[in-house]
Amino acid sequence: MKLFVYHTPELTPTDHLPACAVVIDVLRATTTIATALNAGAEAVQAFSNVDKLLQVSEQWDAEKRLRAGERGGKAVPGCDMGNSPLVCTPEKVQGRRLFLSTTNGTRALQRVEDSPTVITGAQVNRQSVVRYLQAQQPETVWLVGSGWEGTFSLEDTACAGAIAQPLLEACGDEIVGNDETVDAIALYAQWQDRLLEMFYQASHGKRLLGLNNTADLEYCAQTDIFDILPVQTEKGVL
Ligand code: 3SL
Repeated sequence: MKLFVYHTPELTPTDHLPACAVVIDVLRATTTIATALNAGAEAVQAFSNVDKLLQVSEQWDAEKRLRAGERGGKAVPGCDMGNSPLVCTPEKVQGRRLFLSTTNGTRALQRVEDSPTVITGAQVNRQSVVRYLQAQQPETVWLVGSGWEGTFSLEDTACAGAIAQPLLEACGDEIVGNDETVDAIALYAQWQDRLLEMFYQASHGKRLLGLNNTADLEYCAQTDIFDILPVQTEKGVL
């Protein structure tokens, strides 16, 4: 296995694909995806474009769908909800498909959607991702941070480090594919006991705090709270 970390979708290569891509958007898209599936959602279908989301979800039974749209941290008018994982309770999502479009996370997913295996990771399901990679040993793994509109996000790269660190420990240095992987592991080591503090310093953390999402930050900072592995089953559907 060779691990490559890419900080943003924009920094992710376009001329080839890995055996397995792990998309990470800790604040908050991949935390929401893991939470919704853990709470019994039928699936999560991701869109980079809100109009497309509304069009496709329109053909779905209204009782069996939830439309989640976020731009700039705020809920998109016309959708049932924004991108808060806290809304994804079993009462709300069980048996329903979550149609999701977010500023960066769903764009990151789209960037690697043609990879043979696409999974999503966040702090909340970090261990499930590690376990999967350890068991499957894909030849090449890309850990793709979603960032914010083309710029690096502390929390996504730290989560990439949180996934890479136990793999490095188990398999040794030879799995490191690029310098960003070493950098991500160092970043996680620096903050692992103070993730919430890091979120408070991160630019997107500050943005969410400004929008009164303190509880979301606390929720997203939890590590290994459930055992769920979102895996893409068809393009854009997890
Ligand atoms: O950018 C994204 O994909 C979102 O996760 C951002 S937010 O946390 O919902 O504001």
